[in-house]
Amino acid sequence: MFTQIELSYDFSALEPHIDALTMETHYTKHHATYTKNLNAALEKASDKDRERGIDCLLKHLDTLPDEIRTAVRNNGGGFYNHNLYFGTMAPGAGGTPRGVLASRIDKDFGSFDLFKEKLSAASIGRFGSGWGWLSSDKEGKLVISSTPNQDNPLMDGSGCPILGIDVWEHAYYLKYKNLRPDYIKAFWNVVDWKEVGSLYEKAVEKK
Ligand code: MN3
Repeated sequence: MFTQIELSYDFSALEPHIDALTMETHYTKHHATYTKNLNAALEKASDKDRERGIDCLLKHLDTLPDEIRTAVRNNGGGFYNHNLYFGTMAPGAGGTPRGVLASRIDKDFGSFDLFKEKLSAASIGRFGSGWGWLSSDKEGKLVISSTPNQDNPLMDGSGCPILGIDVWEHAYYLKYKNLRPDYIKAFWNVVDWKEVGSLYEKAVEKK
């Protein structure tokens, strides 16, 4: 049984950047539904598949039976992506990363500002619903990408995600309406760089 990450902050804690109603709806409806549907799909899976961690399921979707593969892709992706999203935001956060992640951003993108521009552009440019990603590849190199729907970089083996920007309209429409770039600009104020840095260090250790 997969369960949603517990939030360490209130739904209203990310105001004014992300409004309380969006946070509550996103977490208690959207994320809860992906989680419920993932667990329901896995009821039809073998005991062996049910025991696999979410990373392993998403990295090896091709090994799942046809009848549950799409459900695990969409809902397992939704479960994983939102755990990452909610787990890397915090009140009074934002600013810039430090330590190993900060040096690697400078190395791979030239500067933090250039990195921000590039990830913002990838997220704004995603047509329709999807995500913008910062991931670590197998060599620890940082990679920016975007995916449609609830896909993520684990699924094509391009990297281990350490930060994801949800650009589905449900993530911003109540406050920002059609203005996705304004939401992304605000998102930078709630990124918990300490957590993202720790995810990067774990991803590098695992390689
Ligand atoms: Mn979402």
